[in-house]
Amino acid sequence: MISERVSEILGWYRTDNPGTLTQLARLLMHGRLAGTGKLVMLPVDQGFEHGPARSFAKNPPAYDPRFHFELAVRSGCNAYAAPLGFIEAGAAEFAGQIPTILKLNNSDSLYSGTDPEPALTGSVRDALRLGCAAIGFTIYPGSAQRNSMYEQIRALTEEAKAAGLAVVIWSYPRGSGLTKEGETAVDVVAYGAHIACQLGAHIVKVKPPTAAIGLAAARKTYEEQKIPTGTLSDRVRHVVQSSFGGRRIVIFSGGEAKDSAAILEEIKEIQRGGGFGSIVGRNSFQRPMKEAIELLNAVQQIYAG
Ligand code: FBP
Repeated sequence: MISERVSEILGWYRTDNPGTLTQLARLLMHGRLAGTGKLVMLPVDQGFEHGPARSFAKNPPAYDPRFHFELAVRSGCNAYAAPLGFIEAGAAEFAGQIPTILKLNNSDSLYSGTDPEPALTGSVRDALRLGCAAIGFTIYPGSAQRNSMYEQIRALTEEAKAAGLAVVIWSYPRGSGLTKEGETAVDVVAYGAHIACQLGAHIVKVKPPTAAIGLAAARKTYEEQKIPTGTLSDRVRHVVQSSFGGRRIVIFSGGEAKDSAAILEEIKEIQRGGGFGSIVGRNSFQRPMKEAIELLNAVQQIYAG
């Protein structure tokens, strides 16, 4: 049986077909946070995005794709997200043990232009073949190439929803339209989250926003309307509000490796601000299995309230 909270959340997506609603319920009803309406996911696309040594040398067992499936299962995550190769490497062995999200586009760090333009690296058919609950896709609002990403995800969303899958969008403002500081500015993160919702995402993933304002045109509104942005929880609240008044699931990423106390402090603020959860990549899989499980369990404990 699904919980009242999950039933309420599914009500926000009433236009979707029963297949997609079932996959959303599957994500929300799995793991230690099942039924709470909160999600903690393990994302492991850093090997592609940052390279294998930067991603896995700190904890060599993590070079093996099965490490990540096992970590997601044993820690009680809601889902595991990765590109095609990693999902293929464990989908059969771990079938039925953890909902998976197939990342359908990726960028690598071997080319370092200002305007990211990820390649399509998987398909909706792959996601269905591998038993995934959802497709995942990164958009870079602020990149000169953003429109082709928006058009790609528009087509993939149509296909995924018709096939009864859920859609998760990683919205990472970045590129020549923005300064470095602007990428995580509160107005820009809120705008990026809103764009992802407009593109049809069921679940949106953003970085925790800073108090900076990135767009000069937005500053006046933030000041005149006295939009609270002083604390991380204020800013998370604003990002959630910008995502259809809180009627879309918005989760926040972990970022570069830091100590457990700093991570948990940040998660408490996200929870206070009404965030729906976290995806914790490097901060979990760069630790030995036991420590990684302990950290993810501590994160889940905060969201469990
Ligand atoms: P950057 O592009 O900012 O380096 O971040 C990308 C990424 O590492 C993704 O690969 C990943 O899905 C997400 O951030 C969250 O992972 P992490 O918790 O390791 O930051």
